[in-house]
Amino acid sequence: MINTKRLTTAQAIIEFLQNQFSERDGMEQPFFAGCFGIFGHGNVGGIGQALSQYPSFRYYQSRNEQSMVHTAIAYAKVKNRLSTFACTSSIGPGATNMITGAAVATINRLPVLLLPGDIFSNRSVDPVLQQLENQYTNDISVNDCFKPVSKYWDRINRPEQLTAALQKAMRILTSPSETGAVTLCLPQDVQAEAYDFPLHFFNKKVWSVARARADKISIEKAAALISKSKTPVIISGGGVIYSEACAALKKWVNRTGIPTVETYAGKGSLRYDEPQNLGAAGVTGTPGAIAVCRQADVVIGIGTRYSDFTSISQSAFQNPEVRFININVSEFDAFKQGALALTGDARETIAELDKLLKDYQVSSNYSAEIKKYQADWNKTTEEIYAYRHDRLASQGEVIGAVNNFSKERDIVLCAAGSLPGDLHKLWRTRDPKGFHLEYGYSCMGYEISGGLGAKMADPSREVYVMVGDGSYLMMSQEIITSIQEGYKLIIILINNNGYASIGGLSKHLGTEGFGTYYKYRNNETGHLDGNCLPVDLAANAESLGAVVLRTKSIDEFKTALVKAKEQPVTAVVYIETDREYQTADYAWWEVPVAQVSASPSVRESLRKLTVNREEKRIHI
Ligand SMILES: Cc1ncc(C[n+]2csc(CCOP(=O)(O)OP(=O)(O)O)c2C)c(N)n1
Ligand SMILES: [Mg+2]
Repeated sequence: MINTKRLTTAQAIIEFLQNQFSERDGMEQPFFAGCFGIFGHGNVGGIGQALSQYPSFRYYQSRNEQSMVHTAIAYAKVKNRLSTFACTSSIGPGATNMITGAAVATINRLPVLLLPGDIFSNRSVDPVLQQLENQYTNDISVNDCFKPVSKYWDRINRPEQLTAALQKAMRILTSPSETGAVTLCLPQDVQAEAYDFPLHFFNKKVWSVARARADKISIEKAAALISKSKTPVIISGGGVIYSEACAALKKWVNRTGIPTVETYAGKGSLRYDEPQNLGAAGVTGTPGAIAVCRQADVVIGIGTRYSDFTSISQSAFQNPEVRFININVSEFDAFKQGALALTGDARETIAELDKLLKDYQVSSNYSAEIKKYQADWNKTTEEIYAYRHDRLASQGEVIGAVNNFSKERDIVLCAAGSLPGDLHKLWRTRDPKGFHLEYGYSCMGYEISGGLGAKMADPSREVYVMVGDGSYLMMSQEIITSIQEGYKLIIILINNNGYASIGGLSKHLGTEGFGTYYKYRNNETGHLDGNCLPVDLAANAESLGAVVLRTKSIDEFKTALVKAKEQPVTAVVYIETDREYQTADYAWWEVPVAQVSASPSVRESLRKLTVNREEKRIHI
């Protein structure tokens, strides 16, 4: 007979979660830092009751279910995916609000446990408030919408299903190759139902995060390929940082001279001034990074999933002889681009390649070329940082001011708009955790809620959240949570009167920024091109409890940064910038253009697109 403990399903979940730990390289930590949640009839008597009964598993309040998922995954990102939060919601809208967050998690390969409430399992009260009814089945609810954005999805219709479901959930959450959003739907009656759970279900369990080794023969093949390479390049992705492979990468490239370019998730894997670091790769890349990828004969992708921003819509690699070697813990990514796949941990695989290639170095000509590209980009960055725009400030000078003011270990955090591209190119990253971009889903609204998660993960670092007016309007309410919990953020709120990035793209495509300004309706044109709207975002931030510093020039902005740092609570530094003045891009990006239009500018854009498409390659 096995010993049991009588608990509700919800109580059993909380007691189980607080006994789960992760471990890598001998370092152990609780896998869950607590639970974010908003209560409604779908979870208040279940998970809500359980959380109140287990204060050791801390409950955090949020203002929006989507944003609490952002907070959880930003936390996980800073923790190299070794720790995260659970998120509880009610049924219906509370649950579906988390779907976007789930997509952000899964696309960025970040762990989070979602516990949406669900409709009654016993169906005796159907349709309960907020239930979606279907004529053809009673076996689905709105929570089925989580399926495509979850790495594991389950519905706990009986308490005894919990033991197996939670083991599966934990395996996925702690797996570097499979992690993402895990969704366990919890019917509201089942949450409160009692059951005799096996006692050993609640024992402490440590999930070892292994460093999988790539196949030995494949590593030898890769070394042979690299040893013959004249123009190799490394694309460093997020996996390098998550695997804590930065020191191994630095050692390898310092010795061999192989140039390295960085994706959004990989930026910071080398310090910006490391001699082999050519900085941002791809669509928002530096000229040197773009040029080196273009001619590379061997591309070594480490921990990258080759998004179109990295592959320049598959036109980045133009050498007809180019070969790919991918080091990736996920086989799915390792095989991309027709690569020789080294399916394994980045740190271990780099070290093994380094050993096999101990006599390899790139030519002095290639090194000189890299040095020149790096020096040129340094100069351009200095110019952009120092440029004084005559009207409103430019975004480049704002980035320069924040970068110069911030300390080496501080974090800059961003997600959508024109800031990500500018930061990718211009931010001088000095620490592997210093550059936090959510650019897998590029989800407007991640910024402030994500900033909170980053700060919770490492309060010893200042977190500079850089957010545009559009993203701010979409989701800024977690300022309140940052104040409630005493996690101070410095939020740089850049107002450029609307969606400058998409406006720029729209102009580029020949549609003149249609629908991207915050303006009144103009009765003459019928469009939204009247006067500017009288919105005061700084006052809005003040009303949420932040200290707000309004600035009108770059000098005022710099003084305000000093004041913001002195504040004990979340501070917002507000500045207006010139949306028409944008940092240059050095590559194209495939976005469709209307194939039929009376507008000459649309037709011209289509012509350019056709020319650019000629450069697309199929790597198999
Ligand atoms: C949730 C969401 N909706 C829409 C988009 C498409 N989008 C990308 S950037 C952008 C505008 C962002 O505006 P703002 O934050 O003011 O930054 P700016 O472009 O002005 O730099 C939009 C609408 C998105 N990325 N995320
Ligand atoms: Mg804007």
